[in-house]
Amino acid sequence: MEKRLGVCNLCEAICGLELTLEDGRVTSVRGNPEDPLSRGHICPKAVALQDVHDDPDRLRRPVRRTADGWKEVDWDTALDLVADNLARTVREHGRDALAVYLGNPNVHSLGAMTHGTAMVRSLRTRNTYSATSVDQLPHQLVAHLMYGHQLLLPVPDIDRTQYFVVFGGNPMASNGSLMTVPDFPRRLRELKARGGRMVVFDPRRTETAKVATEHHFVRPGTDVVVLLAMLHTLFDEGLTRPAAYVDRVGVVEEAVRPFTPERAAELSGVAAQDIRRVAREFATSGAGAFYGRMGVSTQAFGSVCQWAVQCMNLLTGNLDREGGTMFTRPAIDAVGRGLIGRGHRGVWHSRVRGLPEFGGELPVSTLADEILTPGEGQVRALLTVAGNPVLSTPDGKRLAGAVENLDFVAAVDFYVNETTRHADVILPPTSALERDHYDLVFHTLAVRNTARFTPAVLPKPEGALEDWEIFREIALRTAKRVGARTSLRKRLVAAGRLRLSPRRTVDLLLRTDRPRLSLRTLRKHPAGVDLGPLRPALPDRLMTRDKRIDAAPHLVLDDLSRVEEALAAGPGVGELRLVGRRHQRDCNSWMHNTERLTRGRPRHHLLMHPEDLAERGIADGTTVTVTSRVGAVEVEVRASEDMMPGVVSLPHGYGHQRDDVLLGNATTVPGPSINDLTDPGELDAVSGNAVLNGVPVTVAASSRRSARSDSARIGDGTSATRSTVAP
Ligand SMILES: Nc1nc2c(c(=O)[nH]1)N[C@H]1C(S)=C(S)[C@@H](COP(=O)(O)OP(=O)(O)OC[C@H]3O[C@@H](n4cnc5c(=O)[nH]c(N)nc54)[C@H](O)[C@@H]3O)O[C@H]1N2
Ligand SMILES: Nc1nc2c(c(=O)[nH]1)N[C@H]1C(S)=C(S)[C@@H](COP(=O)(O)OP(=O)(O)OC[C@H]3O[C@@H](n4cnc5c(=O)[nH]c(N)nc54)[C@H](O)[C@@H]3O)O[C@H]1N2
Ligand code: SF4
Ligand SMILES: [Mo]
Repeated sequence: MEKRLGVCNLCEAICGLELTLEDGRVTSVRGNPEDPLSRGHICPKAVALQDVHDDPDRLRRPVRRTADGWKEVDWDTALDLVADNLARTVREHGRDALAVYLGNPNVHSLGAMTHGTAMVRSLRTRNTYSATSVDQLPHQLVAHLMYGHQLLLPVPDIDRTQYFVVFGGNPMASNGSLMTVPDFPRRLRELKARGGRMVVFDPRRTETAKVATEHHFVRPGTDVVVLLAMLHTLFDEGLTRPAAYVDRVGVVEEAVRPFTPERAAELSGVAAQDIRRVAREFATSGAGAFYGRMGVSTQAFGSVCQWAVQCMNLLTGNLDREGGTMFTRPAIDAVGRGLIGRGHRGVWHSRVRGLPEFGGELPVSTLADEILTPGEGQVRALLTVAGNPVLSTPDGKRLAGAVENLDFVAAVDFYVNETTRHADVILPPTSALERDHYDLVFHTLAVRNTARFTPAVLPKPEGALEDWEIFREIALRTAKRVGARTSLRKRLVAAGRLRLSPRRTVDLLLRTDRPRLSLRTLRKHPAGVDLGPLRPALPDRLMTRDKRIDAAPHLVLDDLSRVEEALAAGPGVGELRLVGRRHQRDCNSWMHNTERLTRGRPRHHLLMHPEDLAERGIADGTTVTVTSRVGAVEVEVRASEDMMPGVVSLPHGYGHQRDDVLLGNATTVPGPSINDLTDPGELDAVSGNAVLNGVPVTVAASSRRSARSDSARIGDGTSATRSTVAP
């Protein structure tokens, strides 16, 4: 028996682990109490890391799709096949005929951060997409406009705040997002114990709402007027005290004047006196952190909402104050050193809908348009890396049809999922336990400055490739086939970088940053090094040219006319609004192949208020049809007093039942895909982010007999449904 320290890369909390190995197998996973950030915390998902590692369905060798199903091929053949086809697409149809989609786990892998982006850059296509545009794009755009860098995002200083306002986030289930906060439950208990308050605005009484000091229902997609009315209140009651480096506060004052709490109340359902009181209490708390996440990002006014959230902190003096929202200073300052670009917008536009790029990426809601619309620059080939856009982006069904008809599809992934099943070749990297980790992203978003290097827990199996090696090979082999367009010097530098291992890269970066750590130092402190609480850093830390903050970016303020239109249109009658949800034991669209996480009561139901059910004569537990502009799904409904009347909720990441059994055990997990209902035509107008929340739907009793899934267990764990991948 042997103990090893590891790290969980499944969500943004980046918990430190203590693993037990027996005969080279992981037999137990516990939280590491010595970890200065996670302090021993883990959630049930960490234990499932070993399930993924041991999963017979996890691909260990490249596979190729043939008329007789999947066939394993050797690495050299597989990589050549990918490079040949990518290069052929580029030669015959131009660079933009190749599209790339990067999924969420990329930001959780060191190799993807050091080598994946370089690989994508080397392909030089404008058709680059990622999960960013179904997630945090408005945050990045607003940070770019106000602070000068897309990832210079202030983080709630949760360990010292006295007044924490949460709009559209559920950290009790998600463990925090754009706020790396392992052990949120304990930190919240500590907050309450020191007399602090947490106020939650959410159309569902979520796990977080239930432990809040106060929760308000807000009609989906209408937060914008509540936030603007809170800003209105700050000016109205003389509660603003912006720092000296903040410009154009007067413009904000003018802009928010029409948005009174009374008008906001009518549209949003939040009482005017509560809007005023929360704004006032927050402004006078002395240490307040105002935070908005998925619910106010993936909706029609995502950018205005995220701007308003920043303004609440900025105008009350809570930005850059202990207990407010603060910037991190990680040991590798990927933001300050420009390892990640500042961001740019509208340098090019998408071909079909004319949508602006941001930071080199186009909104993924338009990927299917680019594949399906003929003409010069039409997408003919796709490379996905650690993603599943068929389940995770709007109108996934249409995207699946589009992907199926491409000339060539390749995927870097270790599962056959609803998207990679359309691939011609799948290249599987090693599992997370078999690779080194240093978190280049989430230390930048953490509630405390720490640094930690975690060597691979298990040795890399013979003949396997790590993700960075796959990226290196795709980049070098494709470039060779396409032929050189850049200078020899540039090519040599790029190739040199691709050949430097992530571990060496981290060491170099650590040595050349402050406080001059090194890999050696970090290896002497495997649990992690504590660099202390967040510290005030403005205006120095700003990356705007003049080291000042423009409180009123034109791009965002121009969208206020659309908010006026929404106010004029009123709440709309008869329609239900669909929102998403996350469960502690889910992980976006994957991890449904592990029995440990999927057993027990199913959790895919449509949640609906009993009054809404009664109004439609629908019985609790029956199967209903949910219909939106783009599609319809059937699902069992569950009555829930936790829903705001007029709002229904479905989790995302489901929809595994297909007409084949490629997906192993996951295919027995019931539940439709919410993204067969979400509408790619609806975007946050400013950023191009997808609208995943507040989708208008109707719900009607289904003609089909009710499925009795409540009593059925999800996934039987037998091998009968195992994947058909053949050697
Ligand atoms: N309606 C609705 N839609 C949503 C959301 C929502 O709230 N509502 N949430 C959105 C959000 S926030 C996100 S981030 C996206 C996520 O959506 P995506 O990023 O498109 O998909 P994931 O479900 O994260 O799929 C991850 C895939 O990566 C693979 N994978 C895991 N680890 C690795 C690895 O180390 N290397 C490689 N190469 N592959 C790996 C898994 O096998 C899996 O196939 O979904 C979005 N979609
Ligand atoms: N267990 C688990 N943890 C995860 C993930 C997972 O899949 N499972 N995914 C990870 C990822 S990729 C991300 S991005 C984060 C996301 O982290 P969070 O943003 O904390 O998670 P969500 O559950 O999406 O929370 C969104 C909340 O917004 C509410 N909401 C919906 N519409 C509106 C609205 O119009 N206004 C308001 N005010 N609220 C609204 C929803 O009811 C929901 O409670 O979680 C990460 N952590
Ligand atoms: S909260 Fe859970 S899933 Fe997230 S890093 Fe920690 S153990 Fe992993
Ligand atoms: Mo996400």
